[in-house]
Amino acid sequence: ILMERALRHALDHDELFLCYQPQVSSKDLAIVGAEALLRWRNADGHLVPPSDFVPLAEDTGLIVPIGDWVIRTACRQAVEWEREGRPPLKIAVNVSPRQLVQDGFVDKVAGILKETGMASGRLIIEITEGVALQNTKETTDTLLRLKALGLHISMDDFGTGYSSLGYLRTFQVDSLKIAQSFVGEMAENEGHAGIVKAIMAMARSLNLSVVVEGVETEEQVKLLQAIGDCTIQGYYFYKPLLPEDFSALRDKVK
Ligand code: G
Ligand code: G
Ligand code: MN
Ligand code: NA
Repeated sequence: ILMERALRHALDHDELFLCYQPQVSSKDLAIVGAEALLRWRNADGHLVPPSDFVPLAEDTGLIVPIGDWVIRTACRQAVEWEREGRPPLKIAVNVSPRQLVQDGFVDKVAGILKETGMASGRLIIEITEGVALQNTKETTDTLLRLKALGLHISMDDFGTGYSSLGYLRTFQVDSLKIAQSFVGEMAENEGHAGIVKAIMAMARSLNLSVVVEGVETEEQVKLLQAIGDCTIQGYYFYKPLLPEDFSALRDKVK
């Protein structure tokens, strides 16, 4: 209860902010997008990791207003960067199952796009395989309507959850983010490289793009480049950055 009140307070008092982790093309390592990641600096100045508060926000339903804030803030930021003259990027936001099944979610997103001037084709909704577990009909309907608006759908942490491959088609997913665990051991373990290869081959034949996250070593980058084209996100290139650091970086590497 205490934590819930603190989180509600955080939302109302600007204690939440977003970091943006750059994503690069495997071909030329140019920045092509970013994932928006939620952060909470509480009243004590303490940085609370999302793993400590996102589950609570999901359980209490606070993820709905927090999630709205995330989408609006990320869209505003993307448009601001563009107005400052930087080439447009794709921005991915994480969306919880609970957000997808709220009444009026699609209209809300449409309103945020309109209000901020964000192009729908540059907004990526990251869902997890967990969305497949409940409310399949409602979720499918919502995802198809989001796609009709022009948004892209990405399946996060692919390969670790319970989803069947059929959901990739039912949900009309556009891209897969390969779970970090497969990438981490890729260089040491043949089997894990095999999984990454297999997911990339499957994605190619289904016409899906692939994001590989958790890339931490040059060896992993080389292995990925040998397997095929993908988008890479990981500490080897960039950590999640504050907006001002992200701008400075882009102005430097441009
Ligand atoms: O940076 P990292 O520690 O940021 O994120 C940890 C977890 O928190 C990840 O699983 C990520 O999906 C989740 N997360 C980060 N930002 C958001 C957000 O805005 N909404 C939701 N629902 N989850 C988020
Ligand atoms: O679960 P999701 O993919 O939404 O969250 C991404 C999480 O992965 C964030 O917590 C982000 O900070 C973290 N992350 C991004 N790149 C790396 C990396 O190279 N190594 C590790 N260990 N974590 C990473
Ligand atoms: Mn994610
Ligand atoms: Na992920």
